[in-house]
Amino acid sequence: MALEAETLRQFLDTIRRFVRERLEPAEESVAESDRMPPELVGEMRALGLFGLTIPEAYGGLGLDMSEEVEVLFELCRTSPAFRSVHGTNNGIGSQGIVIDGTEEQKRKYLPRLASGEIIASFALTEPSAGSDAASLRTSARRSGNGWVLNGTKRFITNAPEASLFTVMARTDPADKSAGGISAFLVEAPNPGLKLGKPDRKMGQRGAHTADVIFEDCFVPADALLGGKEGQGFKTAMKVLDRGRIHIAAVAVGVAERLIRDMLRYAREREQFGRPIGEFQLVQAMLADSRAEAYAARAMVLDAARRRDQGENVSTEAACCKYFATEMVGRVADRAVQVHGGSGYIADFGVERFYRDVRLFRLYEGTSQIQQLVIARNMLREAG
Ligand code: COS
Repeated sequence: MALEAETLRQFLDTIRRFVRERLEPAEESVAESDRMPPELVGEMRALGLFGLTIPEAYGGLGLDMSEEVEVLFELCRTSPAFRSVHGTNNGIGSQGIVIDGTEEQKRKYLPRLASGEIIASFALTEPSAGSDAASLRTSARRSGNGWVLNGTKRFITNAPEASLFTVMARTDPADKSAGGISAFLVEAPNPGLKLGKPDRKMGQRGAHTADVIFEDCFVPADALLGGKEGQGFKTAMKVLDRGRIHIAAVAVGVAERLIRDMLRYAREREQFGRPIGEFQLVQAMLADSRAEAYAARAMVLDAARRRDQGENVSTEAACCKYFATEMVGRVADRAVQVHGGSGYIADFGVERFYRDVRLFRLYEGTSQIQQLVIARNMLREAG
């Protein structure tokens, strides 16, 4: 463990209080306004939430994966939009640099990401390259003492807020495979980088995504991540392996919150002269939710521990992401069901979570991509 057990316990208590006292009361207004209050973002900075996973040597808290998921279980007992504010700085936006960046790149960016001074995004997906990430078309060609990028990236989380993008682009036009892809650290503003309008999404209002358009976007030679060509796809896959455990932990946190709300309602709401929680059909929904959330929590903790021990957790990460995100979908559905008509009405917030959690089964690899990764790894290991 990177932290003393007592320090971690105190940190988790602080986060629990922050979620209960500051984030929960703001859930509805953030969703209504689609805007994150700057004072809450400031409080997240002060708590160190932007640098949870960034090594201490670069100004972060340096949590290992086991500690990170414990933090996420607590932090995500609220609208997932709050996690998104610092989610890319801890996850896909910074981890390419942490895992494969040069020492100079680490020193240049990680301290500012850890403090929350700048926001980072991860730009892999394109209009015609989603699940088949290796088919991406964004190009980077050498020009003078740097590179010129052209192409469009789609659904980029935190793009409207970001001033640093990890961009996967094809540096070898002759190589249409993953080997022709390199990763670049592109700073914004840049005259060659434009943003589309923020996307109008089904849920997670307050968290923003947009297209990022590169038009003859010049970046200096040292923007090449790790200083190596042809490594960008592998970097992206390594980042996503980690990201998938992270998202699974987020799903567990949200599920546990929904179970709390479901239980509360089942104890308070009376029908046929008694609380609905006394009816076995309602109890079944509570019990199934609890059992599944517990299974997902145990999977996430196991995968995180294995990763911390240096194991290759590509399969386990995909298993966690697949199971936990499908699980929270079922839990959110049951939460609506237990709440009955009130579950469908905005005032109770349950329908908002139902929409919010739908994204978990899509981003950082759809459920079908997780299945594909799991089965492919199984066949490879067997063969
Ligand atoms: N870690 C390290 N390297 C990896 C890796 C991993 N988890 N997965 C694959 N690689 C390497 C492979 O070893 C291979 O390298 P070599 O050519 O040296 O052998 C290279 O990357 C290409 O791998 P592969 O042939 O498996 O690539 P595919 O095009 O078949 O893609 C999937 C595989 C489908 C798994 C990949 O495209 C994917 O994850 N897609 C989903 C993308 C996604 O999650 N998008 C969400 C948006 S980002 S928020």
